[in-house]
Amino acid sequence: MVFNHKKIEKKWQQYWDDHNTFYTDIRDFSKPKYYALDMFPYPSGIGLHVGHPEGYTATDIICRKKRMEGFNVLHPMGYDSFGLPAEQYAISTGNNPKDFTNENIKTFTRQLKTLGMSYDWSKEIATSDPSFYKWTQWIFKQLFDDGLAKCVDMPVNWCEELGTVLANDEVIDGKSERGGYPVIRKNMRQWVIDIVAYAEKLLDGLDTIDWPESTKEMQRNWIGKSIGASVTFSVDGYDASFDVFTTRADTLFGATYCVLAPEHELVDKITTTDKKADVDAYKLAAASKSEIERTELNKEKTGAFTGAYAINPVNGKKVPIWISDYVLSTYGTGAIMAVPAHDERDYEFATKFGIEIIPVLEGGDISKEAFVGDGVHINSDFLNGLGKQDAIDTMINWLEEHKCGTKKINYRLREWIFARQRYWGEPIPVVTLENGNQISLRDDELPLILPALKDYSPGKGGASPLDRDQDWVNVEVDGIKGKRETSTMPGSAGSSWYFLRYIDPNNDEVLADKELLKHWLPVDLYIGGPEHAVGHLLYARMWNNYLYDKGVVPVKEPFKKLIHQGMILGENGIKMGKRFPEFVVDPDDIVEQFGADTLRVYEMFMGPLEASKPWSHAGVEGTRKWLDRVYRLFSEYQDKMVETNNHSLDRVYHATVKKVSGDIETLNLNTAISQMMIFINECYKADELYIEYLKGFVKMFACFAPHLGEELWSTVFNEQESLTYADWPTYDEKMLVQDEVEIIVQVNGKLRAKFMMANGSSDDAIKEEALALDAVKTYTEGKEIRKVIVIKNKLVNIVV
Ligand code: ANZ
Repeated sequence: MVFNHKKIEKKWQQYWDDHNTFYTDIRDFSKPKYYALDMFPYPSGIGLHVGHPEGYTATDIICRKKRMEGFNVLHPMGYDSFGLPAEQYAISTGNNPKDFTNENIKTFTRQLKTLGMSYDWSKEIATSDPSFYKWTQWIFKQLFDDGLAKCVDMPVNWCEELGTVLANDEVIDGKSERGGYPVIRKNMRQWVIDIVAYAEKLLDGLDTIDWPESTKEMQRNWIGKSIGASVTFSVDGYDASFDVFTTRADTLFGATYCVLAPEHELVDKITTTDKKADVDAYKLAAASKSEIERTELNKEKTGAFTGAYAINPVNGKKVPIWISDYVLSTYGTGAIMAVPAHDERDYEFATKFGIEIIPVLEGGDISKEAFVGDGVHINSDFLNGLGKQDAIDTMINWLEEHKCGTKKINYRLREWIFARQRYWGEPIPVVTLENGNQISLRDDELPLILPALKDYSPGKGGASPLDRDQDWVNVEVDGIKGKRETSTMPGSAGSSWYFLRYIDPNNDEVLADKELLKHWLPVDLYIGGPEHAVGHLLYARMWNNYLYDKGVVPVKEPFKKLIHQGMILGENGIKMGKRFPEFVVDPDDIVEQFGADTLRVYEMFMGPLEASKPWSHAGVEGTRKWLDRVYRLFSEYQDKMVETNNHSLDRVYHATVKKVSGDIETLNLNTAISQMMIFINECYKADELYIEYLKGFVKMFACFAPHLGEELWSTVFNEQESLTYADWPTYDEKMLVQDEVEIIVQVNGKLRAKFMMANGSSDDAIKEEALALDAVKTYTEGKEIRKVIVIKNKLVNIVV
């Protein structure tokens, strides 16, 4: 006997819709709150893939449990609907990005509903909706007015194919993360957000949140705090100087040359005439290399001598100034002092170009390789005899005293590039006036609506499509002519604060009511892919920290607990996707053929939530068989169902409630399912099925398989209302004692045997069993048994 998933699933989805079952009264503060958040999807043209339901089902399970436990649960869903993927797809298929996006949103919503997710759809948001992006623009405006969002000239990752600038985390091996198009470095006027100003706060906050340690570590590395010194070198014969950033001020006596990044502003000024051709050629070549290529450790070092010399401030020695692409213009000061004896890159470079190598620490063999370990200082005047840290401190003091250096903290984190020369994003609410002033729009001018265009494609050489709408671009502010900014915000804008808006999605006065934010923040559980470990999750933390500083939100850290779901691989363990279309599984097909409950339970049963695991069609079929088995028990065994407990299922039931309750809390959902399977097996063996226990099971089961759960609840037990707000089952620790216990047998106080007996067996039964043992008979045969003492579940003492 199998169940008709199509009928059941449709019926319950309709019921939930009609009854607003999952509506959250956000102002009901009478119950404890629980805010569970999914990373909202890009509404791409492809629809949901099997990776989406994995994380989404996990949050759905915990939300369903929390409702039964009496929490007021906020479980919203929305769409990250601005950004490159939707726009690229729209252009390539001749669609209008807005209509196309709205169509995709409809598809996604339909699909999510067919999966039985218990979202409160009344809280739905879309980042491309003007009522939403009004507030994205408002936040940007605050950042701009506070000097944290600004326009600067900087080298950026330019992707010609996509016609836009990309953030560092969107470039992988010199190619765009989306599409795999070549990316080059080029100088451009850019909107940036000064996320570096928040580096310390972002580091500190990591110690206060329950996140995977590996994700915290990735964020720490991405922020890359480095404590060192800035040292000033003057250029011999010029009225010019440059600063270098070094973590090894102690090695200054071993600095035998300096290197400027090819883009460094001094290069043209100090290059001697005879070196100019070489230097220019080198600069040109460096411009076409990605940062990754440039910093590649094993890469052969290249460079060009400028002909100029710098003065080492600590000993007045003249050292040659080179340019080389292994020095990045965007890190530190874009210039280094090179210490070939103690730095591998410098060693390679100096060896190749025949530059002097002076050891300043004892240890290693400088004729073979750089010595990067700790040691005692030599060849270093006042540092001689000191170890590394002492020498660093002493040198920094000396530099500060002589006004040629200071202690300095440097972060690897870069400014967050915050504009694209593309159409499908939030317009930046800034006008540049004829007089050169840049001003933000007034609050009452927001949202600044993205105008419709005829041609959405990127302009040539970095011009934004919005440039085409000159009526929109040209404005007058207080009688002064001005032009609107025509680049738009990146995809990361809306996703940096959307979790705040769900709490109060229709508020037109503020981004969300403060009282509500105070009650609902932080998000209790956030589930999403590990690919967002640094990008989105760092940006969102920064905006939230900033809004906290502004008094807009009440907590510094928005996401209390974070979990990453693992990747679902193809049957053969290879990543599903474009390159292997044969391994793509469409969730719609699974829902159609096996049902949403099967898909949900299967994905939760595949393995630990956080692990990557291969898809298995056989696994899907097996899961469906189990659901049929559950259904069969409830439909064919009704005559065994009883109102009074005969206790035969006590132990397995209470064990199941305990295990499933705990496992949902820790998101060990696969083992929760295993335990429910054990329960069902025991039910099939039992003579009587205690109805209270079956009901308790259905409540737990319904978190995983909500349609079948509701169906059993209403048809088998004649319940009139959804089980969504039924009471979560409880368990009794006393019932969990073992089935069998070990009993010790003594004869005249001496241990003679041990045996296993059903837990709670009667004294007579234990006595009989003990006396029948061969090991006991040896001592009792032919003797008079004077007394038998039984201590329940533990011991039998026979006195002869
Ligand atoms: C002298 C020195 C001697 C260095 C030595 C290291 C070892 P972290 O820890 O990553 O901050 N550096 C500084 N700016 C650079 C740039 N723009 N491009 C490439 N390299 C740069 O690394 C700091 C060290 O990296 C600095 O300390 C500098 O080399 C180099 F035995 O200065 B060091």
